[in-house]
Amino acid sequence: MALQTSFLLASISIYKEGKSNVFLTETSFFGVTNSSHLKAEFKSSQISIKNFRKRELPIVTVKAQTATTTPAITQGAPDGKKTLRKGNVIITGASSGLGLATAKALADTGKWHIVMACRNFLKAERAAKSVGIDRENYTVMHLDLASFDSIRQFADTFQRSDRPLDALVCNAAVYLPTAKDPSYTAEGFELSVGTNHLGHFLLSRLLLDDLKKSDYPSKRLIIVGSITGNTNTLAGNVPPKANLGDLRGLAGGLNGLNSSPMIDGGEFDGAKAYKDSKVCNMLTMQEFHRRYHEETGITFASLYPGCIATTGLFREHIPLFRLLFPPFQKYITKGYVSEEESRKKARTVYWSWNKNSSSFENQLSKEASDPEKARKVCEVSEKLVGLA
Ligand code: LMG
Ligand code: NDP
Ligand code: PMR
Repeated sequence: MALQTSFLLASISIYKEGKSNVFLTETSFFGVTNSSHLKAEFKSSQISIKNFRKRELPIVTVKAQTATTTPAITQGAPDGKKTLRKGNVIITGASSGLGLATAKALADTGKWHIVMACRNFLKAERAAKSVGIDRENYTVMHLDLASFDSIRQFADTFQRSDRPLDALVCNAAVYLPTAKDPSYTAEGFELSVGTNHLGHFLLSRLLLDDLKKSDYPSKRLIIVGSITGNTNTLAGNVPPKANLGDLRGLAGGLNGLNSSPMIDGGEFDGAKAYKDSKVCNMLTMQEFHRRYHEETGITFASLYPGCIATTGLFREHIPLFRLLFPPFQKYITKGYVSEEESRKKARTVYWSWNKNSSSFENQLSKEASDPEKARKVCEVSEKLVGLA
């Protein structure tokens, strides 16, 4: 009798061995698979869920790492069958958009308990109810990624709950494209990079040991990246372009006082800060893989979900943009993924979130795959979050 095993983002790691840019077909995302699929192939680079047609990307094969996984705790069921315990996954920003869709999809498999890590407790509760997540399948825990205290408190509360941690999905983000002036986190870091990168960086580090301890067959840490941080794509070339420069602003603390609020030390630009933060997300996963994969068995990955042009992410954009962006993505770039579709597809076995094509790995831009920059970003970030 085959073991029914739930996988969260089975089969991807971001670690680069040689070149990236592999098409992934038939790769399980939040899929349910069985024991015959327990062998997972771990490949490199950022996973993209359909946005360009296949032929638009060069395809290079990478040497794939292969990891064979074994089932975790099994419990004797009454009829003698062994069943896998439920997996536990933390999803940040699960109160809307992709995070909520993912929470719903995983909960519906009956194989995951979702910890919805959200800054607005009531909104998260309402969101869970509105999409019909069963009460027993989720817990809302307060987490404000714009405050290190809150992050530490969250990690502490989670650890006290005695739940094993099998997967962490760093999904929350803010995007402030129209802001004229920077805003700041509780500790005084520019808000986009502070929340999207530094907040998740600290959270990931604090929870790394918990993931390491998990006996789940496939433990993973996933960050949601974005094509717009990849300057080797059309989308990544829409100004302002991501560029971390020599990290002088980051090293200076992004505080806008004695240092620039921007990573590269330049003038504040909200859209660029977001894209820079996504580059940091992608680099962090690569560096974490290099540092921790062997020791912990954790798979580190970043993914690009396609353009879900109607989520709350664009709430700060001008009304004209919000009006035109969805049809633009739908009919012109063909990169559009509806929220409903993202919800449905998050549960399916394949990565392809688009009717016409499978998922593929995106070639990361030079900057987003630069190991030296990845190391530096992590070293500086460690200092900023108080871990070094
Ligand atoms: C900047 O704004 C911000 O200033 C900056 O802070 C930051 O946020 C940055 O990267 C983010 O954006 C960019 C500004 C102009 O965008 C806006 O905010 C204005 C709204 C523009 C919306 C962009 C989508 C383009 C809409 C095209 C129309 C689609 C209609 C769909 C209908 C489908 C029918 C089948 O950003 C720009 O770069 C604007 C560029 C100017 C628009 C040029 C559009 C070229 C697209 C291709 C041609 C489309 C022609 C229409 C064809 C119709 C087919 C019949
Ligand atoms: P949404 O705005 O719908 O979701 C973002 C979530 O992050 C919200 O739940 C929001 O909480 C939460 N959040 C924001 N700030 C904080 C904070 N300080 N602490 C805790 N939670 C916070 O956007 P999407 O679903 O579109 O975005 C999800 C991810 O997908 C992001 O990482 C984004 O960069 C990425 N992405 C999205 C694309 C798209 O096309 N939509 C394309 C590429 C990447 P609240 O509900 O309280 O506001
Ligand atoms: Mg884009 C195939 C082309 C493509 C894709 C896949 C995206 C995705 N975009 C593409 C092209 C273009 N965009 C072109 C040609 C333009 C000029 C008209 C354009 C403009 C544009 C703007 C103004 N695009 C945007 C914006 C935003 O404000 C969004 C952004 O950059 O957020 C950081 C955005 C996006 N385009 C995308 C995707 C996925 C986004 C949202 C990115 C994200 O959430 O990370």
